[in-house]
Amino acid sequence: MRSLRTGLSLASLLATLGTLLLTAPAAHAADTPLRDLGTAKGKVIGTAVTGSKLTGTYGDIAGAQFSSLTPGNAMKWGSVEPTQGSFNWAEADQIVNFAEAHGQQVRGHTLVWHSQNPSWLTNGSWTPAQLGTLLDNHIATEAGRYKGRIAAWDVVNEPFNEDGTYRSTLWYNGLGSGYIARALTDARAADPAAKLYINDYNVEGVNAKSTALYNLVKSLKEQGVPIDGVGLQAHLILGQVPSTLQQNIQRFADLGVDVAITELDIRMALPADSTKLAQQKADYKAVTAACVAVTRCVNLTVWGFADSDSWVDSTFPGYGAATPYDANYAPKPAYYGIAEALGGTTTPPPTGACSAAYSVPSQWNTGFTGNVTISCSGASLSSWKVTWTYGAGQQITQAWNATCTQTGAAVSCTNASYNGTVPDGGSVTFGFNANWSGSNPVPTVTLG
Ligand code: 9MR
Repeated sequence: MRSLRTGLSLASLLATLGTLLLTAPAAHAADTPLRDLGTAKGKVIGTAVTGSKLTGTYGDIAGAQFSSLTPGNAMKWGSVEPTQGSFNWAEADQIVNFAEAHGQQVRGHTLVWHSQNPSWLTNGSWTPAQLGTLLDNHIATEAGRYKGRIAAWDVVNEPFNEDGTYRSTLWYNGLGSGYIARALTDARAADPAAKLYINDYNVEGVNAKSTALYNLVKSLKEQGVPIDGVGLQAHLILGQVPSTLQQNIQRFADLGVDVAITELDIRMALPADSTKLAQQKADYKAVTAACVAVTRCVNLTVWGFADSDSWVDSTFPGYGAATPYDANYAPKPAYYGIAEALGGTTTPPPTGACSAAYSVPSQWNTGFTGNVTISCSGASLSSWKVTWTYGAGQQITQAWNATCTQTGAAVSCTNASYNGTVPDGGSVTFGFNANWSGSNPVPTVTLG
């Protein structure tokens, strides 16, 4: 028997937390998937996804619960044409193929934006004529490639400032506000069946920015420019669902365009606790209900379905837990908020649950680094022990943030003196290095 312990930082471990998570309680088997609840209400329910993650539990949930996928990054200009004239469609293709195999729509995101453009484009000095040609060709190439396979394109993303003036961007500065009509016209020519959207954030309630968007859409329609919908991103803060959300959706619908909630997440100050998670459920339910109330609100998409797959934590330090599933892919109260607003009679969210998840963030020819994350929702721990049995002779050599012993194939890890407490809504991670040869199958871990 060996006793192993060192003191690497928890932060560095969290930064490398892998994606292969086990022991994930899936949505309760008796619950109707969100996509089916949505269908009954005439709503498409979507999530943003990362192509490389579409296997295992993540792939199972993405395929079973959602009827629409949005590539989180894979279709952005910087992703598909990192070098001028040299294209990389691998992840975008993978997501579109996955969606088709699972009977899902794809929301294309996004053709024209000020961000995540390739450096050759942003660093170039272009005449207005050259810039216009670049825009036309990009849209023809990308929307043309996926012609007939994309339900809706976010053709133009985030064109406005908060006060409703046009954002100063490569496109606006070079081509004036006419770049928007030009891009929409290009997109219609490239894929006549796709619904064409303008998408922005902080336009969920009635305010100066959403009114500018409203006036733009009204004017585009009057000019006969192809515009089919507006995307309200809905990156919201706990307890701050705009009171005018439904009214705002309705005024766009009354203009004769569809509305989609395109990037919903609701962030909270960490750590999460059961009071905040209950408020988040109410907020998700309110947003979903506002969409349900307006016939032309056709799609509600979350921007990543799990807390381990959200942009929020790294962008807003101290905030997170913004999505409907926790980091172990267990549905949170927020999940049930969406389900209930879609008419689902759901099993009450389980209370008093803690679970452990094993992941392998890196592996090399003879060794690997493993992590285990213990998470609690509606319950807490003051000490913990995680055990598992290796199936292929793996041998732990070093552990940190836990005391691990291995006897034969049996591994037992207990908390260090400083991390026995796992609060309600919180998690603790420990890590280890180990040897392997032949194969490195992932064991089933037990918390107890
Ligand atoms: O989710 C995306 C994240 O992985 C990227 O790092 C980020 C870069 O800006 O973009 C995120 O997605 C954005 C989306 O494309 C447009 N609306 C805001 C989203 C969150 O930043």
